[in-house]
Amino acid sequence: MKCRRCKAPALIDVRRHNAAFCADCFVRHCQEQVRRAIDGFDMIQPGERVLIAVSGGKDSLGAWELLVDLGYETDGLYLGLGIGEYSDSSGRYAREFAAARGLKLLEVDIPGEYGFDIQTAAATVRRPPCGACGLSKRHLFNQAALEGGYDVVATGHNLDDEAAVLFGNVLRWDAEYLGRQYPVLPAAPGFVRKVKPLVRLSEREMAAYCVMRGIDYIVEECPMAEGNRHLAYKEALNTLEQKSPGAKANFLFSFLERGHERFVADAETERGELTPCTVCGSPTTGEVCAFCRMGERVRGRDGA
Ligand code: Q46
Ligand code: ZN
Repeated sequence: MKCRRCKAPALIDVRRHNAAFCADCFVRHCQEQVRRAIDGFDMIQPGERVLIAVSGGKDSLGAWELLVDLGYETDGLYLGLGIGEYSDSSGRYAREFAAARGLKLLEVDIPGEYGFDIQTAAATVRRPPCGACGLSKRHLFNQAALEGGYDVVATGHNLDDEAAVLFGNVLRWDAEYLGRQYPVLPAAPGFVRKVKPLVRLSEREMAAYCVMRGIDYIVEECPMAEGNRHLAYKEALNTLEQKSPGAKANFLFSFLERGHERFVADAETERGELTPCTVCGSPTTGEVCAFCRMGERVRGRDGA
């Protein structure tokens, strides 16, 4: 197996591109895929300040490295979720990555600053942990970006993640979510733009990129992820991909090119009128935003 570009012995093959690469050319391939995603979807303009959400895993640390490689001014934000040993060690990976490269890492510790952890919050509001976690992440990343004057929040969602989310949305024909599923969510009053620069790279490519760039990342998955539907969707798509390389990318990108637009109106009609949350000022459809309501209920439950 030879590298497609330089004909040196190849280290990795990427079946959906029908190509193999040596280490250097593979790193360049990853950079090109991110460049294509950023330019193709108008994710980031030159000179904009980017805040990347980092979890200590391969995708977010790899995405940070790729954005810096491509010349974007990018700081990281790590959220402490209070998920026991997993949170302790993921935080260490994020800090070590930033320190070794002289990059700026902001941190928000949810238990320390808001008085609850994700599991307790989820149990109190009777939501799955990932629901309470996703709500907290969306809220706190946006808030940190607004406070820090960042133009855009980037996340490490890769091709596999996006295809799995699409699969779930299609299984339910959830028109509102399908209308919002796009690698760029534009800015709106009180919301910064959100982008997914890894949308053209698979999970396997990100793991290989990290190995080739010597990025040390937390390999264990969050313990809360176990058994969730998202993983089952990924497995189903992997089975298809195995039989038909490129199926996953085709599923996602055909939707983005030809299907997404048909659902945009459904996403807009669901939105409703937004006013500032009376506690934190974030735009919300109610009086108090969902994040603040969740915090109040958890602290109330503890008798605080
Ligand atoms: S961190 Fe949070 Fe994930 Fe853990 S609780 Fe679920 S959403 S699985 S990316
Ligand atoms: Zn609020």
